[in-house]
Amino acid sequence: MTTLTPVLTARWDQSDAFTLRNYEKADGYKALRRALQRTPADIVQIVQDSGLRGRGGAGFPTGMKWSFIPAQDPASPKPVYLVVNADESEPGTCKDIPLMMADPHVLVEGVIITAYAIGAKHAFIYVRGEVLHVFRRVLNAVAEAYEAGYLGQNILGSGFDLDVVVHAGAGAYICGEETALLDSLEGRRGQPRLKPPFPAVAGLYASPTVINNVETIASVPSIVAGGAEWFRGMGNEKSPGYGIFSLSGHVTKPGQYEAPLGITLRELLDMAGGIRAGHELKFWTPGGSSTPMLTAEHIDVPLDFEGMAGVGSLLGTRALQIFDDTTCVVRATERWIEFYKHESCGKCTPCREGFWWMVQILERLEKGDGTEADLDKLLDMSDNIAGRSFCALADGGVAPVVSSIQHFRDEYIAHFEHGGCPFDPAASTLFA
Ligand code: L3W
Repeated sequence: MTTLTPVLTARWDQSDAFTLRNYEKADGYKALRRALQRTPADIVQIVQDSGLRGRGGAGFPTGMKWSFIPAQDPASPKPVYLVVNADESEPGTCKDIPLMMADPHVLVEGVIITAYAIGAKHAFIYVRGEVLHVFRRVLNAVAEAYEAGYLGQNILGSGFDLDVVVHAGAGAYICGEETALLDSLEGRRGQPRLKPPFPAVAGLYASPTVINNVETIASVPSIVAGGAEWFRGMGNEKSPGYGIFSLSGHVTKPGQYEAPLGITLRELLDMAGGIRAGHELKFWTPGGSSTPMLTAEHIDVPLDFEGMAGVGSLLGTRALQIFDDTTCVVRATERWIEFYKHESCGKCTPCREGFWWMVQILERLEKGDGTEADLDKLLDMSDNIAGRSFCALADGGVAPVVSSIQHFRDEYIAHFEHGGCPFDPAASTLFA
């Protein structure tokens, strides 16, 4: 039985954990002191040895990403930037916002250590625009860190200088895509750039840039303090460490459960009081709506990068959205595709036009006016959207369509055989 491993969430139930005074009382900024006594290359090595993989969805090895920053010509060095992707907006994803509210200094400490490791003198925290309270909380933590000498010139007498800018987005999902985020940060309309070049080579203002998710950066102080072996002692060889699993939907005790990667949904549901009383698990997303949905059959598959890939899904952001037997999967899929249609930035035709058309088809299927040919059309459209756009929004957006037809084709058919939705929307309480 896997148990919880509260590291990032350890102080979330303390009402004033967010203040610098309380963070320092809990050994906050000790990892920074330790890091500043090592060389930047040592810190990159520790993170590489830990096996930490990006917590924003894709799981790219963090230390490897940092090591891609090209060595600078001392005669004409380019600035190196660190950008934190705090634009959390994937449907179901709700871990970075509580982390920044409860314990913003662990993020700030992670930013300083990371900037030191990669040689950045400027870092940016790009916060989702709608969450003004989070923006204020992080701004306040940065101001406290400046006042205490953790930011600014000659940090703790080390000779290392760092300035941090906290920037609020304007409420576009696409700005969570790393290159659209960079465009937005530069003051332009946020739209994805073609990769390569990757940001590590040409990112913010065409300079080498590391972009990492909030949870990734917030994990760095504990790795520096605890060591790579400690981190590797959790999870498994290819997916080491712990992560925040966010359970929402038809679950008795929704919330954040921090646990080693590789825990299963069954174990998480045991801790969360199970599916709401009187009902059964029908379908779930492992990491937000962009990750192919799974069913009760997958309840014992390890929630790690390999386990999820093995069943045709993705670990994503560990946003476990749980749906019981009262939920219409066609309605849920339609709602998700409406989201992708609305949030498509419009740059790539397959994504801009494709999701619009998909909503039309899903609406008629849900009303019971569709035909079996519509299902094949949706699959054909998915084939022509995924992999044919600049960014992962398109690939993620087709995930609910393809996976719902794969697992619940009969339910789609029941809609047009029944001449309407066979579910009572009020019974589900979700997607009503
Ligand atoms: C240098 C190379 N860097 C890859 C870097 C790349 C990026 C990272 C991962 O999408 C996924 C997406 C969502 N040299 C490199 C390299 N990199 N090769 O590694 O890159 P990539 O392209 O695999 O993923 P991505 O475009 O960053 C992220 C999925 O996560 N997702 C999460 C959504 C989360 C939110 C949120 O609210 N936080 O939106 C859920 O599934 O769909 O597949 O840094 O530069 N050769």
